[in-house]
Amino acid sequence: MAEPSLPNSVSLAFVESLYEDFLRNPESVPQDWRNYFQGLSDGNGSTRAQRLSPSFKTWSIFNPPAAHGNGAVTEEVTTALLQERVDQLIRNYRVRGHIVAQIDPLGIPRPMAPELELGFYDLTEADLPRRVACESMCGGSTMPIGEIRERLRNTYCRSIGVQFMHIDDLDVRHWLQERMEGTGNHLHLTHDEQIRILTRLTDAVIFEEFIRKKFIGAKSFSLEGAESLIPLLDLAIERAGEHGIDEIVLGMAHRGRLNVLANIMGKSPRQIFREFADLDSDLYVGGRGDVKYHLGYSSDWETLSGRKIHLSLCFNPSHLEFVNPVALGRMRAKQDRARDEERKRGMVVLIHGDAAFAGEGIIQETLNLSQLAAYRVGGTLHIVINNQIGFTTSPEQAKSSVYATDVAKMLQIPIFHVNGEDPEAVAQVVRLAMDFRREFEVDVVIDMWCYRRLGHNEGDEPLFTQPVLYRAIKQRKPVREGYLEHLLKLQGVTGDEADEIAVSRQEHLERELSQATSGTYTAPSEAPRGIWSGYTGGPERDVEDVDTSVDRDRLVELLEMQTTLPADFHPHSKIESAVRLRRQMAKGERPLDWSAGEALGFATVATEGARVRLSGQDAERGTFSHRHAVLHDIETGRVYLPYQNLAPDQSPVEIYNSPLSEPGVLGFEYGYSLDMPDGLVLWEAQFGDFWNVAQMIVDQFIAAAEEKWRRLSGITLLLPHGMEGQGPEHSSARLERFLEVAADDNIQVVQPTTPAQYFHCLRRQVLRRWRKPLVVMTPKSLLRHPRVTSSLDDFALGRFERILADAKSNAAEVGRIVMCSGKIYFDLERERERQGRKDVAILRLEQLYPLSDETVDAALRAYRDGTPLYWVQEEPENMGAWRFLKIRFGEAVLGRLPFKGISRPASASPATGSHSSHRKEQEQLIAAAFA
Ligand SMILES: Cc1ncc(C[n+]2csc(CCOP(=O)(O)OP(=O)(O)O)c2C)c(N)n1
Ligand SMILES: [Mg+2]
Repeated sequence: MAEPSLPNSVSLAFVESLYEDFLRNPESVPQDWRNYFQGLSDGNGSTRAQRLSPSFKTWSIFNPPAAHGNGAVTEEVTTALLQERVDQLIRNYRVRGHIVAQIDPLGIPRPMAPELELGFYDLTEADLPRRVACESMCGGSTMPIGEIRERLRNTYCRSIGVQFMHIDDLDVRHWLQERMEGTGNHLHLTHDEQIRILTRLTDAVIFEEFIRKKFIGAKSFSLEGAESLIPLLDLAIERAGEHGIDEIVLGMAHRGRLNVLANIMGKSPRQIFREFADLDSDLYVGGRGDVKYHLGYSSDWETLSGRKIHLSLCFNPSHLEFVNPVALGRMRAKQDRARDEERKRGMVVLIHGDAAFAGEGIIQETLNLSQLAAYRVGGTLHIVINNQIGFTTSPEQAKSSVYATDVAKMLQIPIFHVNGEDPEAVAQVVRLAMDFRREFEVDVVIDMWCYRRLGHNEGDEPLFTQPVLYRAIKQRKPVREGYLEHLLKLQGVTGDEADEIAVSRQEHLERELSQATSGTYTAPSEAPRGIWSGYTGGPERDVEDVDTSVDRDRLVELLEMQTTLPADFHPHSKIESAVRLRRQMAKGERPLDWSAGEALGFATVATEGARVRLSGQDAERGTFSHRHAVLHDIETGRVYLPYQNLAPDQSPVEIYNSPLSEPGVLGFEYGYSLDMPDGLVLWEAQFGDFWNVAQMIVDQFIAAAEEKWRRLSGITLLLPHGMEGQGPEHSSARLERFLEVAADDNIQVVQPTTPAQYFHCLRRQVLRRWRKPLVVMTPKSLLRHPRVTSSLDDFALGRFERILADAKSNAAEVGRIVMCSGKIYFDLERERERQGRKDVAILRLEQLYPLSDETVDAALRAYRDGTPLYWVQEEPENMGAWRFLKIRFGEAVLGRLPFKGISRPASASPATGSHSSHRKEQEQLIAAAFA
């Protein structure tokens, strides 16, 4: 086919317009173009590139019509065309190079990428000497195509595969291109650096071998096959030091954890061996303590340049990946303590398994937190120990994505896949990832491909399920051996030097082992240290109650301050009326409502020096529109934060809308509480029952951390609770589930029914030196209930009462005691008034746990023996507090008041979906209480 000439590649627009003309009227374009376009439309004459490419633009570039008119294709034209094709080739190496990169030490065949072959662009080997330009590889000059291709192969297809072309920002992509293509993605290491890598690999290998030999059959979740993790972390921490980082929080699962504890965290092998020997069982009777590969540790690392970096490895439960938001929260709190608002001084390192990274939803939730102002920590380094297996499950059963890390592409960050058997490539990737993180203050992912030499744990037989794979793995020489051979070849190290490193490590471990089992071993102290000194856990009876009252004038002042908006601020009219009501409360003209109680709780602790941080879904306004912690000017949209304008020297009150996530956000706030013992750290559920999405954070961290890990937390959960006819899912905060995990005074569960009770409870949480998670069942309809009010005196003179006595009945006349908790109290009280009953006392159990006999006795002492005590609850019989209390008190409370329960019948679902049946049920319930 005669082909018309294409003046140069820039004239694509010209060709396109010609093609449009052709489509409209074929006669309107010159004959040769007409032939060419016809060829395209009937599929004739197209090259492989044309067939594969859907775009007309690409066709015209790859197979342009040739000479037209004078028939000569100028030199300039061919150069431009060549450049276009090579540009496409370069681009495709950047986009697709990772597909063929040699990142898998097991060499399992990877897909082909036709776009990386010369023929795809109608280029041949003969074109390789021709020179073209490439900005990132040769600046303003040119290079032979062959050299460019070689550089691209080295950069993108050797031991490193990079996914970064999903990043939209051109500057970010250029930064990466320059850093990678400029060096062929290769780091030139000095002799000392090579020796250090070899030494760290030796540390890793010797430790695993030692454990395996000395503690035969014990579970250690060996790192073998992935030993490069140790030099990787070593290099990352050193680089962090160069970046001015002085705190690192690490989170990781079981795999290689003991190795990391010994070789990175600096935990003495002696202590680890002692735990293996299990000689201190007396410390752990009664379900206390945890297995050794879940324990946390902290220490100081000294970098080569003499800088100190504090490392904290978070304790974590077996539940994979849930430690991630906890680690982020810890770092955020550390940064806040250090007033590091730029979030530059700390870094989080999260180490993941490949199956867990692909499978656990908490990964996505944690990544989603990374760029949010309320949760940012300046970028996390994610390291995936990609051993290409999860227990006995192969990758093709474990993920629908190509890579285990694909979920991370939701962020505008690079993902570096690297062959863990090439320690120098690992070193290059670490440097690049760390520098990228620092430059752009975002997360970055290193996916280190390796294998698992043994079974899932040491007692496990991998040949049952992966016989072929494990035969292949058996043939692999250990990574240290491979690297040593490489260095020997380079004459960077001698065999004797390498042996010396190994022998000295071995001897060190032998000495540690004999110390571990000797009679002189002393266990390290577990007493709270650093910012935690002076705080206690343990039983509530061991701590004094504190005075939580606040001087009345001060309360008035704080209420007024919150109602003073800037002169040029235009609030919504309803906000204006709320502000007016607040002013009346301040003047003592009306009692305080729930919202004012909370406001005073936050304001008083913040002005006394404690930081307040609350996050949750729509927490700024409050789901039920009661909080209004962030006011929006209705004309300009500008925001005003009343809580941040209380006093120049106040502590911050940060109230944030969270993303729509429960485990991620609760995990984060829990982590924050671990490093902010002196603050009031709260998480609010939109409706109380949504915490069940985050149940794992409650069960494995909040409820059990003190017993498992001796770690305290004052995290406070605000959970709207109460049966109001809103259906099965907006009624119950599943009180029963908290009471089920309540033991050894591990948590506090309260349901305050007055604003002042809530106020005192919040203050008590900060003012006591006793740090315990606090679960508050909070109101919904009661937020505006006319009886749910407190006077200023209740705030100024009162304190939190665990049981609210009945001031309206006379004990001598009482023949029936009704005890309840929460909202039902107001229904019961109204009914008692309606019936004019003087023989019924109604007591409110405001603190359901811990609940001491002394507290109960003090509340019930006045009543005659034998007076029946009815527990009345809105919840079905199998929910709420009934079964917990039934077991607690048995047939008779304190052995003298016969004990019975009144509730809705047992039910699988917490509440009915019909508002009118809710009302009927409620009426029956209340009637039964007075029967
Ligand atoms: C939430 C959760 N589900 C299941 C398990 C059980 N489990 C422990 S390790 C493991 C496999 C993990 O595979 P991977 O993430 O690839 O880590 P690897 O052991 O291969 O290093 C499983 C299923 C768990 N610990 N936590
Ligand atoms: Mg795995």
